[in-house]
Amino acid sequence: MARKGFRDFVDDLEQAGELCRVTKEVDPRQIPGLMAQAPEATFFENITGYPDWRLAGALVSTRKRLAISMDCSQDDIAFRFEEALGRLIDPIHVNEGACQEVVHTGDDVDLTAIPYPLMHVFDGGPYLSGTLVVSNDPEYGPNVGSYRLMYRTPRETGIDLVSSSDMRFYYQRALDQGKPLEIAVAIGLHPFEMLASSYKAPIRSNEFAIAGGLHGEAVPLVKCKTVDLEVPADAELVLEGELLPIGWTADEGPFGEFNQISGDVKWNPIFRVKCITHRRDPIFYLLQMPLENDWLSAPVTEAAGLQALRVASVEPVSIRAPVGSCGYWGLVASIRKRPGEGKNALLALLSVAEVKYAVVTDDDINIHDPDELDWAMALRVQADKDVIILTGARAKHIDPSVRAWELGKGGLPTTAKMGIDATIPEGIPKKFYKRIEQYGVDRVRLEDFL
Ligand SMILES: Cc1cc2nc3c(=O)[nH]c(=O)nc-3n(C[C@H](O)[C@H](O)[C@H](O)COP(=O)(O)O)c2cc1C
Ligand SMILES: [Mn+2]
Repeated sequence: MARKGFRDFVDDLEQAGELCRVTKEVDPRQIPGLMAQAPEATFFENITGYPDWRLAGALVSTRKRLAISMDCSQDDIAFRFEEALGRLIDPIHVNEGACQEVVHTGDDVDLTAIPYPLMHVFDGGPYLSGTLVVSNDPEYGPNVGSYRLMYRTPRETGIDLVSSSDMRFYYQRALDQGKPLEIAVAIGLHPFEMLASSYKAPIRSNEFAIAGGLHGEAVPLVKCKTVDLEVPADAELVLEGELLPIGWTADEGPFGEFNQISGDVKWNPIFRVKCITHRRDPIFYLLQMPLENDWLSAPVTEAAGLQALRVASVEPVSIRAPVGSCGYWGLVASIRKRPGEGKNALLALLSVAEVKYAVVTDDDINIHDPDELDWAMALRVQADKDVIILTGARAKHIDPSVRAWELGKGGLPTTAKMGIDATIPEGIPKKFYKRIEQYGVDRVRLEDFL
């Protein structure tokens, strides 16, 4: 299979009837409202004031469209991602990239020349939502993550570095020496690059190798023009520059967050943009918050859940991180259970990152059908025996129920976690769960009687 890029994915969505192409002229400020109304992904061909640009968004706002990007069924997404993690392919280096067909440096650098509008009612300003940010540390090597950047001036943005991450650690190390951290921000990439970049890979590992594993082919990287970093050669747009050594001092936000809530004002560093490169006919990717972020987070949480189950020697059959849990706080799995493994599975799933609720069922339950899941929870759970509650585990500050604001500056919150074992309890014969079958379905055909 030939490696697919951002444009191939847009084509695939269109082939599948999952793309709404808007040819009439739109003001950039109308785009988020139009995008929110389209059931499909959207593509804007004619943007007032931006004759060179087109814009695509809401590309993976549904699990169906994420499955199209991964060329698999919706149920297979987690397994497809897990498989790629076991088949890393290092990136290759190329001398030229379409992402550098046009280069702006010095006084030509102008973020207002890129069509990114205000997205949500309470946002502090327009922000870049669908980024892949590359950085480097002399000891730890290149790193890739996704980070939001809110507009400040034509040559400056903020960057949301509040949570702990590899890049935050790199920035802290540079800051300790009073130095800036060079970064390159690539936008307009296939979901494989986006998934790899949001995966919490161990530090020192190169996330581009995960993207390679997903593609089944190496990601071609090209050297940046003004910083000592490499970016995917086929990106639509790249911003090069540095995070100033000022620490967490600049107000940024609020943002529409991936928890589906408008966040608070945060304190963050500033990104000084030195160079902007893009394709000759660039397409801007406006990642639709929160749903695209949530659907991109789900496979990452699910693959971690699969790995945790396997380490616990429990056999997973199906897994999902519900979008209502923002692809992050919940995990539901069905397993091929041996006695006691309902509980082992819960302990494994609850060990993943900040997952705070987990449900485990037997493999006869289709966990993707909420009615099936309710049925299992109604008839297989005795709450005094089958619900596990843990206290004091690691939490994420943007979950309002952990009351992070009470901790003062820099305080790290903790959370309770809950597991529900909805497998058939040990000792209850399977025969008590024999499902009703309608009589005679295979003996008559309705159309013969109409
Ligand atoms: C669309 C999207 C936007 C994200 N924005 C941020 C962000 O602004 N700040 C942040 O800390 N993490 C953000 N994340 C999560 C990080 O990308 C993720 O934790 C990643 O593993 C960080 O990589 P690193 O630790 O290798 O630097 C985002 C994820 C996605 C999918
Ligand atoms: Mn990393």
